[in-house]
Amino acid sequence: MFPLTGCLRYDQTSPQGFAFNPVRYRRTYITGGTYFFTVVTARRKPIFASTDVVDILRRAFRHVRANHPFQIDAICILPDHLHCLWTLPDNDSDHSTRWRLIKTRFTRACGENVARPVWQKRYWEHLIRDEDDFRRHVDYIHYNPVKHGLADRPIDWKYSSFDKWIERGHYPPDWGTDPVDFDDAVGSE
Ligand code: NI
Repeated sequence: MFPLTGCLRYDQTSPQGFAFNPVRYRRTYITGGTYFFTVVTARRKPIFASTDVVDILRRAFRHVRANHPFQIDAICILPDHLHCLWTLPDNDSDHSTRWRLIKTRFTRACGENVARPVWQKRYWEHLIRDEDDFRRHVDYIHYNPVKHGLADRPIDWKYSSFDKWIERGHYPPDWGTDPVDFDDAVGSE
């Protein structure tokens, strides 16, 4: 549902068909940077509980990305917060402007249908250190609906990039049916 680009290349020698490209990844990591974010609604109101509202958020992302490009490597939208991984362009680390524009545009587009304030002022950010850190955060994002008790399996949650990553051969469709444990250093919420 969100356009996904990122750190994968096709690799016929890999059993899964895809593999990460460490060279490219290292370059984006140093120059633009890849970040994990957790963004929460004000007072944890379940604003993203309806498809219509998720669509408004999707359009806000698309609009802002058109003028301020970034890659969405992975994303998961829960009723009262969202997690995502972004890679910013070379020599650009300005995620705060992008988030401000996304939040403002979303709030305006919701009009009277959503009580203000919509968003918590601050958000959690974590600069991805290396390829292993990247992979663990991708897993964290896709497992999050199960972690929060909202779905039995990651594939049952429709507001995430999990299906895109299955298409790329990164996961079997039943990934996350058995519990997945994460180090305390991975993720937030
Ligand atoms: Ni969460």
